[in-house]
Amino acid sequence: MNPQSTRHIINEIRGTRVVPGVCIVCPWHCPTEVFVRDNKVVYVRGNENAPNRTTRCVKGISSIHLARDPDRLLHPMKKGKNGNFKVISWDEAFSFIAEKLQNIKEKYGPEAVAYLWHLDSNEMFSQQLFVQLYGTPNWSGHGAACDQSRRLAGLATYGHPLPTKDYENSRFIMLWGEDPLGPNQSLHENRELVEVVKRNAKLVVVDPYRSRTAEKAHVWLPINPGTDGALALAMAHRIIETGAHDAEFCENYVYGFDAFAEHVKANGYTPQWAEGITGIPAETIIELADEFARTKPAVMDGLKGIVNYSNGFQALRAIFCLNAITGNVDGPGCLILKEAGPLLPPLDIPEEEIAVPMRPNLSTAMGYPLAPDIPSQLLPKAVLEGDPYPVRTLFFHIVNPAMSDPNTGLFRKMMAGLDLSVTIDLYMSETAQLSDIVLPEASMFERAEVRESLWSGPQVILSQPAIPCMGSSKPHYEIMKGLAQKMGYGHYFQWETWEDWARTVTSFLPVSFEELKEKGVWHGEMRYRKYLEEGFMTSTGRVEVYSELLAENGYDPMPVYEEDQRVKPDPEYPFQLINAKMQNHCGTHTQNNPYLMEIEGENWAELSARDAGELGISDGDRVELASPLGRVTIAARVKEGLKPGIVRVLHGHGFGRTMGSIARGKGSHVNPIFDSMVNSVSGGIGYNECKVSVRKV
Ligand SMILES: Nc1nc2c(c(=O)[nH]1)N[C@H]1C(S)=C(S)[C@@H](COP(=O)(O)OP(=O)(O)OC[C@H]3O[C@@H](n4cnc5c(=O)[nH]c(N)nc54)[C@H](O)[C@@H]3O)O[C@H]1N2
Ligand SMILES: Nc1nc2c(c(=O)[nH]1)N[C@H]1C(S)=C(S)[C@@H](COP(=O)(O)OP(=O)(O)OC[C@H]3O[C@@H](n4cnc5c(=O)[nH]c(N)nc54)[C@H](O)[C@@H]3O)O[C@H]1N2
Ligand code: SF4
Ligand SMILES: [Mo]
Repeated sequence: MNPQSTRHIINEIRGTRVVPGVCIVCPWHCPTEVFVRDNKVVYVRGNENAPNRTTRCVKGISSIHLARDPDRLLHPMKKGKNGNFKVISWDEAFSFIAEKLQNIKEKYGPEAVAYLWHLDSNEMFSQQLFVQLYGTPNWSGHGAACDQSRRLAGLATYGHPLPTKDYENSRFIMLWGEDPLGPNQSLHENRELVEVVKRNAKLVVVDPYRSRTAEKAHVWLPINPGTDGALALAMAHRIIETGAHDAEFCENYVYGFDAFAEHVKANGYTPQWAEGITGIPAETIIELADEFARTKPAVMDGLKGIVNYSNGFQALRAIFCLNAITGNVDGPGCLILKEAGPLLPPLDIPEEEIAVPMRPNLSTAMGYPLAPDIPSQLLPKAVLEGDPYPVRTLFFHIVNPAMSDPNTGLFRKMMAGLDLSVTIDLYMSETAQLSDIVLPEASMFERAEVRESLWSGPQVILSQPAIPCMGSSKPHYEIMKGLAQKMGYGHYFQWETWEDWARTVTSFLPVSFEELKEKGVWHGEMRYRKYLEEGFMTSTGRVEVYSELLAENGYDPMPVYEEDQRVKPDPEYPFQLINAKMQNHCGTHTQNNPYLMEIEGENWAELSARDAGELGISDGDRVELASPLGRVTIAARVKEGLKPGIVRVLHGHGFGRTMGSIARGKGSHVNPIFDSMVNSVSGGIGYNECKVSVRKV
């Protein structure tokens, strides 16, 4: 036993046993320790063997409610002709689904079935069942709703979909449209951000709102919404014009630097040009560009406040190019090209048995060949109009698009137009309520998981069942196995216990399965500057400021500033509606948690003090937000640190209004008023491209 370990002390005091776990409440996937007594989860904390040590955020600590929530789904259900659900057996559910899948395959082809999952769920089994065996190419995460534009910008620039940041060693950190000290405040990495800023790093935050991170920053740039691309390109212009770029890095590792230099010059992306667009003075842009270029190591990155716009892909490309031309790539204190853990698929399917898709996947057929995930807001077109080809069946796993996608009205219409819809959830979620079949999954405390986290180095977490499954719920892998048996693929799903498949999946790790079980986590060495030996994963092996991938697919190979398509306020709808996350909730699935509801019982919309004054709105009033698509009512909060002309809505509530005894009637679901804005390259959703009017109700 590790002499530093405090697990046994807790066990002794509390009379518990500890089971290594993982938290999947938010995408960070912290490795955890679950303390169990009498088959009940009594306490959870971070895994002491992981970099985050024993710490977790309030959402993670409160997640124990999942293990005892009486509102959870307990049995499979089927919707009857009258629209009411009735309990059915697993056998009935599997037989019904398998038969429908067979009919759909015969009538429309396997691609008429799309299997959708939240971008963070553990989908090895569904991937092998639906893609490799059944034969649909339409198996996709929910990235279009999330970081799709960032992922594609990473792929186009570095050949890597998920760059992370090494705050600890950085001296200059510039964050665009992300708020790590807000929603993600307790992460290990973000605590490092606080420490390094106290120590000796400069922090610059670009955000139209004085966010929690902006409050801690040396410089806050309250930018006009949707204009970050102009600011980034103007910084590049200044850096190149003054020769402050890292010439040696550009010479050896950057592809297309000269063309990029010519591009920013020829387009006149000067600080003076950007001032008129962004509202940031040219002088400030010049100062920041100079400081960023001369301070090493430095890092800049962006997230939801950038990708939520139709020009967000280009803006992130420009931000990633700034890291590149200053040589701030994959070194200490820089943007890190995270290494994946060496995991194997759980099922051994012979090469010749793997299905070959007859049609391109939906992303390609829809005209988004580079979209990492299906542009989910275009699914209604495929279902209702057969465009680009018919989609007749949808599966939903750990995803609740009836709440999280834009244009809820259209989503509901789509659900009514399907031949079969299946939702696998912990709750009778809003998407489940619209489905034909609802399957109850066992929670993260009741099942095994092998997964990676977002820690910058390679890391694999082995989470183990800590308590029995609630009701007749099953882990996802058992659901896939039961379905596979009815579909005629049962011979590939041969395991007795979860250890059998978990052993296969982790067999390439340099630790024994027994050690992995004991510790719950393996992390490999954090290697910097991997490109020195391995190059970059782009087609040229270099960082591509001129992207061959984009050029080959008919897109602009260089980051450009796109202004025209963007939805902007007008006299009828004079406010730009932008989004942010709740600090103490995650997405639309924590609103039935009594502890979190105690802290943040509803979501709200923020208005600047000036606009609120003009509209006669005070803190706590209820307001109606109306867009061209519809109206919602929500609580108002008046904020000094918000740019006038903007309404900033906190996304998340509305979940469980009909089925949750704690969530019932609380908060406001705002997505019905967002239209389906699709990024023209990445296929990501532009949630912030929404104009609204506001009135007190
Ligand atoms: N507590 C909590 N944590 C979460 C989540 C949650 O729901 N709750 N969700 C998880 C998920 S799925 C994700 S993707 C991440 C998201 O993590 P973040 O992106 O860090 O979270 P947001 O709160 O959406 O921050 C976006 C910021 O962009 C700003 N913004 C809006 N428009 C613009 C603009 O035009 N330019 C700039 N520069 N800024 C702009 C907003 O004011 C806001 O402060 O968080 C994850 N963690
Ligand atoms: N207006 C607006 N909309 C947004 C955003 C925004 O900022 N503003 N943010 C977007 C972003 S960044 C994202 S990532 C998406 C997230 O949107 P989604 O991917 O839809 O995720 P959630 O809304 O969190 O819903 C998760 C669902 O999974 C279920 N669930 C939770 N744990 C488990 C489990 O262990 N097993 C199973 N089977 N089910 C489980 C929950 O009950 C819930 O129904 O939302 C997007 N939508
Ligand atoms: S940061 Fe996310 S994954 Fe980690 S404990 Fe909190 S909710 Fe769970
Ligand atoms: Mo997300």
